[in-house]
Amino acid sequence: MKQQNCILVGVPMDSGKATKGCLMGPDAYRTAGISEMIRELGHEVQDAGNLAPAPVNLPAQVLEGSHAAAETVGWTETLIKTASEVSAAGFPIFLGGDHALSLGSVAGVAKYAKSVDKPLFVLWLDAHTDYHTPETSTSGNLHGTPLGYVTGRDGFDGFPALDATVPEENICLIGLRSVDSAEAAALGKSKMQPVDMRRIDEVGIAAPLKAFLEQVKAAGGLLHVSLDVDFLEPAIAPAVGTTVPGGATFREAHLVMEMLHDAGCVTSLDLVELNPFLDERGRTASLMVDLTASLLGKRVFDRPTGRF
Ligand code: HAR
Ligand code: MN
Ligand code: MN
Ligand code: MN
Repeated sequence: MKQQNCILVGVPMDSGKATKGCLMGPDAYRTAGISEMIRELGHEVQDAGNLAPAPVNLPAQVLEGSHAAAETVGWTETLIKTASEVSAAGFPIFLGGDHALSLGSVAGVAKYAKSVDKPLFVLWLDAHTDYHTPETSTSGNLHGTPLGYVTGRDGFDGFPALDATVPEENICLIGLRSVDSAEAAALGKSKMQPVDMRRIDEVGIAAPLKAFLEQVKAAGGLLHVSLDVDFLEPAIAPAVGTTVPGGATFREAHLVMEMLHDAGCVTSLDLVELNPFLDERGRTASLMVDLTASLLGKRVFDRPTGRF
């Protein structure tokens, strides 16, 4: 990855589920030194501050069964606009906020990709598929729906109409270990590329990622990475409401980010689901910042120069 103009977009969004705390995420990343880290790696960085949701009133019965639906629709409106604009100006890093922010960040990046006539690819690093629609969700938590929305599934009445959907075959999900039955049924019929933890145990995390990155590069595509804290093993990343045992290890996660750096095709990033209220002495926030550093070029041993 060459030198980037990184734009930090704070998204203190908590409406995607009932458990509170993700609204503190953007400030936890700032406290953990995300701007300083980016600058030290030789990139430009500007902090655009925090966004706020557009005011939205939904007619009765629209998204009735979904938690805090109007607020999430408002965030989605704001994020589509912001994400499409900042994508033209640099490398956006969306500091969440829960994963419902990706309804807007991914839809906005897709709008931008369409405007520059490039295919968009999405790498979803998560324990969950987040492929529900508001109708198939049994929890009513919209953070379980962003991939359903951006691929154009039905059932998102009340949400902004999409300027561009993301083709299913351009989406790779890595880290899966909690998939609801309605999601599994829909996934089975879709062209998305799911990589569950069992597969990672068997073939390693590098092989499926390498194949996906080759697909992105062959197409000359943009690549949006959505990193959910619960992709990681809870023992190393406790600050998330939806921990699922058996996640990516410290080295598996860093290797993913190092490979993404070397591939040089990542154009935007979400950091989502961090709940600082559940953290231990900031360790999860710091790990998320360190993983972002690996994506932006931090390495233990620099082969060309031989420097550590
Ligand atoms: N599938 C479950 C639901 O829809 C859990 C979704 C959890 N999603 C996140 N982000 N935490 O991945 O309720
Ligand atoms: Mn998620
Ligand atoms: Mn998750
Ligand atoms: Mn569910």
